[in-house]
Amino acid sequence: MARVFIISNRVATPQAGLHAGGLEVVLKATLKNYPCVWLGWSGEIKAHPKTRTMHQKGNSYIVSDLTEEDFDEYYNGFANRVLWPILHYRLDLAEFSRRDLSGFLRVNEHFADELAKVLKPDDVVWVHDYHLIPLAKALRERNLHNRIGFFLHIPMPPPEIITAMPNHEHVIPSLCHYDLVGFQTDNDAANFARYLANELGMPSHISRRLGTGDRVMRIGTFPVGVETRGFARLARRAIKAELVRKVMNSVPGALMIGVDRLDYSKGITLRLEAYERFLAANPAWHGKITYLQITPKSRSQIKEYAEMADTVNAMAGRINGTYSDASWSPMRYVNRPYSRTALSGLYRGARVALVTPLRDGMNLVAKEYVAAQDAADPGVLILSRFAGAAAEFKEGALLVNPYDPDAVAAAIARAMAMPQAERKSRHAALYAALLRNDVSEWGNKFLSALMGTKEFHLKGEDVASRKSFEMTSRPH
Ligand code: ADQ
Repeated sequence: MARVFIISNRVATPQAGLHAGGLEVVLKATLKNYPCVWLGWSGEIKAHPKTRTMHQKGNSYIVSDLTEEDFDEYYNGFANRVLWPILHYRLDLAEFSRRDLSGFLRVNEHFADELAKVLKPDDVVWVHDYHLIPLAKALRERNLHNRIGFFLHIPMPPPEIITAMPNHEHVIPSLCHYDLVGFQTDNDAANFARYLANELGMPSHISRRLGTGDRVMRIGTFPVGVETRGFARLARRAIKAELVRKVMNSVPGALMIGVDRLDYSKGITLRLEAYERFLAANPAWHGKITYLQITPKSRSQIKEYAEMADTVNAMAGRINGTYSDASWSPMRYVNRPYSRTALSGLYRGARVALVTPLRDGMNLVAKEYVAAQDAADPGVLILSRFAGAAAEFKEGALLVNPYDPDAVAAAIARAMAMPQAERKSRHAALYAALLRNDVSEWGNKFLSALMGTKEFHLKGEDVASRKSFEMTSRPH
């Protein structure tokens, strides 16, 4: 059986028990079904970086330290100050520097060197996310002709936005060195196809010889999901857990929940503004709703993130200062992470979830909330139309424009007053959508497509009005 190499910025090593974001959860089935080697950054910064290998349950983990310079340029610099904002449509927040770009390419070269030491010809390589876009190119330059796939967890904006990134031509076209490039939604896939057509004049249906043979790059849509039934089971048990019971008992009336990393893409400040407008317009709900916003800090070294933490704190204080009385506060703002079990129970106890990112590749919180509900008396999902999840949740969620606080405030009022029959029928539609894209099949779908063992559907065909998304690789 071919080994699957998973490459991502962070690695959930067994020793560290680290949660590499949601990646560990979405890759669980892959790690169980295939002999895997997971390679990436150790999370440590060292003057003399080392690479270590660990083994557990038939899988191996290879992690490399970074130097201070690598961390500044590759991670904090190009990945988080350029690619993250631009791929989230925030040109205004991007801070480009050529030094960061060269650090970004250097660290990708380093991972390629580490991979080249251990890769065998029939190993399959699956690269995750924006930090590692140029990795396939670096591997091809080392004469490695393995099957290499890439999945972008975050959005791919239209070419009009990507082309505003200085030196985009040294970064984005390197995706053409992969055999398969996967996106969360058809819209992302179509945006990428349009970039290739506009910038590289890449036609479909033309085969060009490349190096040792023909290689055709394919684009596919593979929406990430959650472990629907497992998460539902967890929530059923967790609602009885002490922490969840304490929270539920301390809330007068209904609970509304928001769970996000502290990131500008999540739209938290506009969301608080919407809640403020809801409170102003709906005095009848005072004392009967509590909004719990759970927001662990992230990337605090970056200026925008630190500023946003202050703004959100001040807004939460203002809302409570304006509307609280001795027996009720309209909101609780919590800055720490919770276990999956606790989160699942809180989702189940919440009458409303407010998930209003300004842009999001998918948004797993929306999916976890739906999975956690009691089908007999479910809560209501208010979801941004700009989250990838909106493509699957058109039927069932209250879709909102997160830039319009009045519309979000109206959606909160509608959700709070929604009769049970409507909540049940909306939830049934959402749950059915979840089951169609359960994460236990996600890795299999991607890898089957990459290995070419199964027919797979190139969904983007009509969105970009092309005959096919099969494209010829063209090295850059
Ligand atoms: P993220 O931007 O991290 O992921 P998201 O999809 O919402 O965003 O996943 C966050 C995960 O972290 C969820 O599983 C959530 O439960 C967990 N989490 C959030 N707050 C937490 C807290 N306070 N305590 C504990 N856990 C918490 C990126 C992309 C997304 C895409 C995913 C997966 O930005 O768009 O959906 O990858 O592809």
